[in-house]
Amino acid sequence: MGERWPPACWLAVAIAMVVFLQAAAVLGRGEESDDGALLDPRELEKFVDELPDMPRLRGYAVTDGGALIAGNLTIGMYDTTWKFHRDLPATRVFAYGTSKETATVPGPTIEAMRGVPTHVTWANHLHAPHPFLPWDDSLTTAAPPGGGVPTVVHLHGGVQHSSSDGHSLAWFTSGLAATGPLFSLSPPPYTYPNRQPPGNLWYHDHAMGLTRVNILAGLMGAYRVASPAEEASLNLPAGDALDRNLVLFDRDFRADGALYMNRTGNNPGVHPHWQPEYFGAVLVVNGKAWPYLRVRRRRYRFRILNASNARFFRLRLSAAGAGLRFAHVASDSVYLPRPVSTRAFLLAPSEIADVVVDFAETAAGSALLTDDAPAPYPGDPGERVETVPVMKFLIEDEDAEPDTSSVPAALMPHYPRPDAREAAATRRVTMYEYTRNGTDEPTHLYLNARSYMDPVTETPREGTSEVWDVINLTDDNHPLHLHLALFAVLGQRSLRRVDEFRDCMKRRDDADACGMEQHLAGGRRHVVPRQERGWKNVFKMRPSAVTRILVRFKPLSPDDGESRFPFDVTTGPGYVYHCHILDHEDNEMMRPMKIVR
Ligand SMILES: *[C@@H]1O[C@H](CO)[C@@H](O)[C@H](O)[C@H]1NC(C)=O
Ligand SMILES: *[C@@H]1O[C@H](CO)[C@@H](O)[C@H](O)[C@H]1NC(C)=O
Ligand SMILES: *[C@@H]1O[C@H](CO)[C@@H](O)[C@H](O)[C@H]1NC(C)=O
Ligand SMILES: *[C@@H]1O[C@H](CO)[C@@H](O)[C@H](O)[C@H]1NC(C)=O
Ligand SMILES: *[C@@H]1O[C@H](CO)[C@@H](O)[C@H](O)[C@H]1NC(C)=O
Ligand SMILES: [Cu+2]
Repeated sequence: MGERWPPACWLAVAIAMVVFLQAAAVLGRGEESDDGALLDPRELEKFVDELPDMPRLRGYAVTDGGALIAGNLTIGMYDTTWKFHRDLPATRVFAYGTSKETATVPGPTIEAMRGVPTHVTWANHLHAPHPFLPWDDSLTTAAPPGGGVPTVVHLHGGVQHSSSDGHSLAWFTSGLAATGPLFSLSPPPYTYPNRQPPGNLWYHDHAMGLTRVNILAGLMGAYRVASPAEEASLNLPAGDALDRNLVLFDRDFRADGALYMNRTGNNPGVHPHWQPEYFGAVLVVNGKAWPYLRVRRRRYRFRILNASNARFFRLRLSAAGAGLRFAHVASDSVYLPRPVSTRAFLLAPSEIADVVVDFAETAAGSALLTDDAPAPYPGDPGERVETVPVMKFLIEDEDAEPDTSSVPAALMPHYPRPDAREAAATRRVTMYEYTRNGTDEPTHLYLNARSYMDPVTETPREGTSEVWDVINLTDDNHPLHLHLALFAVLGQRSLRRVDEFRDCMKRRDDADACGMEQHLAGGRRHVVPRQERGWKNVFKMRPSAVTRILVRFKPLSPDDGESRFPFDVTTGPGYVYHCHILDHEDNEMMRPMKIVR
């Protein structure tokens, strides 16, 4: 495929849109009406549900001779119910699982092994005529001609061929009755080579215009890549009981337990249902509202994923008034060279913090994980932000078994460190927010002044690195995510006289002509937190600032010897980069990316 999609793709998109617009009028947009009382979250007693450990699925198999071979999983998407709290009626959800009875929110944790492929057949069993939460056909959106729930799975942080990457236009409905214009997998399964450093990934729905809705309905889960040869000597807390995933998100509920999403758009003249950011008042960890976990007075490892649509979390852990430390051992998808100790950290949507906590630091009987980030983030200057609980740890003493785990001074120094000198090109990505129709409410968000459906403009060469200057001209902190490529943050600096610069950019979309360097000169430099200085796949793009990142279009391997991916990266539907506030991603804050040779 060249730089443009073949005409057939565009035609398919156009036909699908037209058919969909007709279908939508008939189907309506979800079942619940806007009335129906909202649940007052204060009515839910906190810390009454135990934190679940999601089912774990092995992404590999072991032969009789002890060799590791490719694993073959079938994971379905089911229209089912889930209990979010002891006192809430069961809630209708879309959930991943190996059967309808065992499907969970979040879905099963997939445990893959470095270098051993995992094949997953993702089966859409969602027979509903349409998603049950409000969606908005005034956005560019997946559009099955006969109805159904379009889904496609993206393994976030995964290095895989683009036909297994979950391109937003590669969606499919139940029984493959309808497929998106870039659906190319025939037959399934998806293949994840796992030829990447050990680390923390997650899988989630990525259907065009529906990502925020499908994830809100429950379609997300954790995925780990392990590498025993590299990890065993670290001696971190290990094993199912001591090494836990915590998947955090926020939701609103109605009194009858139904998930609530406001179906009145902020700018309904343009988008009847789309709202720019979803925030819920109930904090949910591993599918339970404000759960508790019994722990022993020793070290634990928590891989904390922010799976909120738009909420940032600033997390602290306190016991008897004193803060416990987090020892960060990894970020999104790669171990850090050395651990970084913090007492609080900020987690943007889709960011992952991999931390070790030592409950022996306190003599107290419990510890509380809390969040005090404003929503939306960063909030107004001087805004008073409430500290809210996330979950509680009940620390027990009975077990006298000594803690032999540790947090070593060096973790994985054998992976190459970011080096800006290797960049072969510089690219600019500008984030714009537009308002229309005489209101101050946003109507759409563009990257580089282009819509998602405009022809691809980012065509990096395989085997190279590039510097990207990400210019944020909106009022929000947008977590940027690239598929396939890891990146490292080189620096972040505020723009001076940003209004003048923004006005010029909105007219010309040309950072040089608008004097970006002059606007940056003397601008405030922002310190990148130490635990975020390694390779990442999401980073927070500060408003009114330019964030410079080094993007790597080649695999990350210990000896840095590989410049080619273990598959043909130039074929298939291609990749995307986008804002990971799902409500923004669904409204054009996403662009295609084709890798060339
Ligand atoms: C999984 O599928 C692959 C490819 O079809 C095959 O080579 C492998 O043996 C299968 N693994 C198991 C455990 O059946
Ligand atoms: C839903 O959104 C509309 C438009 O922003 C707002 O006027 C209304 O108060 C919201 N409803 C609730 C229950 O928050
Ligand atoms: C502007 O908003 C009004 C009222 O909400 C609506 O009737 C009109 O169609 C909108 N115009 C455009 C161009 O969207
Ligand atoms: C989760 O991510 C969202 C979106 O980036 C962000 O607003 C929220 O603060 C994050 N929450 C945490 C706990 O980091
Ligand atoms: C983007 O810029 C706006 C102002 O132009 C700012 O308010 C917002 O916080 C920025 N977002 C990030 C992630 O820096
Ligand atoms: Cu993603």
